[in-house]
Amino acid sequence: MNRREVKISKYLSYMLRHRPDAIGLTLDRQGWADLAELIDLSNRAGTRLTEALVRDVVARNDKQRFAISAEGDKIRASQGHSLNIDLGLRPQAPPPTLYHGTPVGFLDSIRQRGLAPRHRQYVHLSPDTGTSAAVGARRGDPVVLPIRAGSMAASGQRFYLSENGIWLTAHVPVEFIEFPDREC
Ligand code: HQG
Repeated sequence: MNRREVKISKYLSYMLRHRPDAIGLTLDRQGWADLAELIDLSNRAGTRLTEALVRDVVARNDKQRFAISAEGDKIRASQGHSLNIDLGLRPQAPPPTLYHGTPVGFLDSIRQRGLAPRHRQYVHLSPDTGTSAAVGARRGDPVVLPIRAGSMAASGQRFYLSENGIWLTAHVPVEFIEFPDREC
């Protein structure tokens, strides 16, 4: 993605995950927005969008953050919502280990409370350490925590796989997190 596309991707994430009301947009229960309406309301609010530009950002997005409906007239974010929407995902068996990247500074709190979704609907877990390290590095020195997802699922906790390959779960209890030995 070039600079302009990154900017639009961030804008779309904000509108489709968190604050559609900021431009008077409404999402349906599954998080879909009408594409033409999103473009119209954005232009009225001062963010210049065209359908071609939005489709380009969806197609070229580094994390495939957005999906266009089968009919081609709607758009939604594939994960990351703070809004209470139903992505319609079925619970799935996760791989034995998943990873969560976080800044070192959050470790003490996570050791006490486990991983909480904070302002999002779900805790986000990645299938690989590289992605998690990048996520953790957004806010400081990152640490990657391996999560015993297989054991968690066996104990009855549900996992969902987003359309763009991120694993989602409601909460990760402390006993399923592999913490580094020494305090880092
Ligand atoms: C931390 C990006 C203290 C948690 C990524 C994280 C991801 C705790 C922060 C997606 C805690 C929440 C989500 C506890 C959790 N005490 N801190 N008990 N439990 N935390 O942004 O996972 O590029 O809501 O470790 O790729 O960082 O935007 O979640 O650091 O998939 O598409 O609280 O955002 O995707 O931060 O990132 P976030 P996240 P995009």
